[in-house]
Amino acid sequence: MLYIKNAAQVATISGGSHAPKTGIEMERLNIIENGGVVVDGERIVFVGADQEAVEYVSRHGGEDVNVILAEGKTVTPGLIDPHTHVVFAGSREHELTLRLRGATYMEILQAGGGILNSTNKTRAASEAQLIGETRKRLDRFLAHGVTTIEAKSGYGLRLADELKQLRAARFLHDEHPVDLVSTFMGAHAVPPEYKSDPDAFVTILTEEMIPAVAKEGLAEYCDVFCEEGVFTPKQSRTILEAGLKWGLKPKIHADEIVPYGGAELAAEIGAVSAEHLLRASDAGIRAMAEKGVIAVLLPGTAFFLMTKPADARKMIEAGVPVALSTDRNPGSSPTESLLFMMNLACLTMRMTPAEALTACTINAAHAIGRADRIGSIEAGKQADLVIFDAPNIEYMQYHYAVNLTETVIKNGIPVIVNGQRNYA
Ligand code: IZC
Ligand code: ZN
Repeated sequence: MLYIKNAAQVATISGGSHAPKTGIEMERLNIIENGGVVVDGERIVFVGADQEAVEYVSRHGGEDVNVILAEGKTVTPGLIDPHTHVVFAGSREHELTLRLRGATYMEILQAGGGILNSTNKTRAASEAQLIGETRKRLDRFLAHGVTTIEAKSGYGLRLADELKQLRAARFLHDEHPVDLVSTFMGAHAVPPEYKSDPDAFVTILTEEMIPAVAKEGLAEYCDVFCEEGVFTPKQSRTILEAGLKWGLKPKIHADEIVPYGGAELAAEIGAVSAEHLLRASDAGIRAMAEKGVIAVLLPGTAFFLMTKPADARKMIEAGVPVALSTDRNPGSSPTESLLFMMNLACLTMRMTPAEALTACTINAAHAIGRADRIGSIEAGKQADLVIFDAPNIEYMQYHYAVNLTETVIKNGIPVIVNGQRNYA
């Protein structure tokens, strides 16, 4: 038995397992002051006032109780990142310099760099090499309190290399404490060999790649980069509908760079989530609210691309459930700090600290179909927990851009202890 004793705050984020939190509900964290959390095996068995936790432990605990003192600290659910491109080879730091000199993200892609640069490196890498590079990124996620992430393919852009990425993700899900939920995103860019006939590539995606990925059970979701100069809304719909036919639930990279009808398309086809949404239209936002499409916002990407972030306030006020993510990728967001994304959500999008935490826990869990198991601290849920060196949840956003993660419990096991790695 493991007992987290007398935390200044336990932010349970309870009450949202059935549906993502919207509007004012995103502010309701159901915080317990002077709280205790008790874990038995892989599950949370008690959460409440510390005085009651003491009694629970004395009645059920027996001899073998690992007590972790949390006085003056804040306990949250393990953080969840619902949008990453974490499996890739190499890095693209030279693009930062190009962009600082005035090149845009899209110009770099159109000149054969960007996603295509990472595609060349990922195609050239072995599965073992990909696993090795990605493992280091997962270590960093965990050190920042992130216990589950979504992981997209999309740097293979041909069957064998897309499968290689997805198999690497599956291997790491089994091996590493961080859990990975896979998304097939072969529609991340049009590869050079189909530059003159993008529709032929769409056919390869729908008739060859999606069936192969589904048959091997390598992904739960299908995603498309629906953007001017990448995939049109019509092509995106074709790809996502093919995914649906094969049991892959739709997600969509929508309206990141120009308004392009991505939010509207997400609502029309019943996507689980639409991501980015920097330039989403008012009609698109309304349609998402009506259909309950989750907005996955990526304030680190706007920050790193030096552009205006999504209008989170408008979305929350319209009733769209909002989640947050790092977008971890080698081009537009090379960071594993979901905590810093929360800082940016507050400081650049005016989300409140409570909304930001909801967005990285229960709403993020809904965006990857795991809200029945993770995303809140409630008896019966998986024991994924973080102790932050912060006296309350507001302090987590105020003492910004540093890693306040102190202890991380994954599946009931302390994997980061006092900021130090505690796993093989
Ligand atoms: O590698 O640039 N936006 N996809 C869509 C990305 C960014 C990842 C990349
Ligand atoms: Zn992305």
